[in-house]
Amino acid sequence: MNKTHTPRIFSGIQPSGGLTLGNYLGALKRFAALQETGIETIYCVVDLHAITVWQQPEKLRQQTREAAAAFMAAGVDPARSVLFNQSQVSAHAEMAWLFNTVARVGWMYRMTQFKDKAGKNSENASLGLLAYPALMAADILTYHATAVPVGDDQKQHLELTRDVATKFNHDYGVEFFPITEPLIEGAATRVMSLRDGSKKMSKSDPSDASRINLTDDADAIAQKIRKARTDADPLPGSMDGLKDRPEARNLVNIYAALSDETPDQVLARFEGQGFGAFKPALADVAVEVMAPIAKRMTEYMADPAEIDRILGNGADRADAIATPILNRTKDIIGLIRSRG
Ligand code: AQP
Repeated sequence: MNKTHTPRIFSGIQPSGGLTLGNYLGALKRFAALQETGIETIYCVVDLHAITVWQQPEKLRQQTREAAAAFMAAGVDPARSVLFNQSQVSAHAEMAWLFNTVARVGWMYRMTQFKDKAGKNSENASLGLLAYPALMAADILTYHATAVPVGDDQKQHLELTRDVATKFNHDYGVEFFPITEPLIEGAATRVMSLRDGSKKMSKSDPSDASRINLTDDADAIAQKIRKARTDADPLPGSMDGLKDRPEARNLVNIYAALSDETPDQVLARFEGQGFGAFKPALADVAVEVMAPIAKRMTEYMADPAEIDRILGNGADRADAIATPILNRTKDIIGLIRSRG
C-alpha cells in the first residue's frame, strides 16, 4: 500500500500533565526500541494538541520540557531521532487547516476521545478539541510517515488519519499521502487506572493515586501499587482466568510489559498466589525500571536551556522535511506560491 513511500516513523505525546506509566509502556518505551530498526524516527511533544483544553502558560512550558526530558530519559536519542515540540514547526498548523477542508464534521463528532473529553457540555468545548484529529493527521502526514506507534486509545484517530489521506488522494486524483499503519503492540497497549479497571490510566485524571507518574519516587510507586484496587481471589495460571477481573488483568499486564515477558509467563510463576505476594513483586519490578528513568529526567530538567536547544535543533530538522511536503500539498490544491 505504501510502496512509493520510504518507511518513516512518527509519533507524539501531549504535554498536558506529567507523563505516566501508561505513556511509557504504550508509547515511550516503544519509541526508543524503534530507533534500532534503522527506520527514520520523528518524535514530537504535541503542545498544540495540549492547548485544546486550557493549560496555564508557565505550567505548559514546564510540562513541555518535562515531556522532552521523559523522551530522552526513556531512551530517545536526539542525535538518532528528530525530537522537537510541535508549535515550532508551523507546517503542522498549516497542514491541519488544509485537512480541516478534507475531513468531515461527522467524522469528528464520532471520535470517542472528543465525547469523553467534551463530556455533557460539548457545545462549550473548544473548536480545537473537535478538530484535534485533523491536526493529528497533519502531524503524521506532513512527514509522509508510514507507521505510527501508539497506545490502543489512539486507534480511532489513526483510522481517521487514513481516511484523510485516502480522501485527499481521491479528491485530487493523486497518490501523494501514504496510508499510515498503526503500530499497537505489546502487553500494555492500554494501561488502566489503578483505581478503576474500566478507565484508562491518564495524566489528566484528577486522582494522582490512579496513575504512576514518571517522576514518582520508589516509595510513591510502592504505595500506589499497594493501594491499587484488586480482588480477593488468587491468581490463575493463564490470562483466560482473568477475563472478568479487569484490575487483576491490568496489574499482570503491567508486570509483563515492565519485565519483557508475556502475561502468561508471569502468571505461570504466580499461579495460586494472592495480591499480598504479587503486589510487592510488581512494585520491585516497577521501581527497578522506573527509578533510573526518574533519575535521568531530573538530570535533564536541571538544564532547561539545553532542553530548549535540543527542541529547537530538532525543529529545524523537522521543518526541513515538513515544508517541502506542505508546499507540494499546496501545489496540488491550487494555492499559488510566488514569494521569493
Ligand atoms: N493508559 C495508557 N496505556 C497505554 N498507552 C497510553 N497512552 C496514553 N495513555 C496510555 C499513549 O501515550 C501516547 C501519548 O498520549 P497523549 O499524550 O497524546 O494523549 P492521551 O492518549 O490522551 O494520553 P493521556 O495520558 O490520557 O493524556 P490526557 O490525560 O491529556 O488525555 C499515545 O500513543 C497514547 O496512546
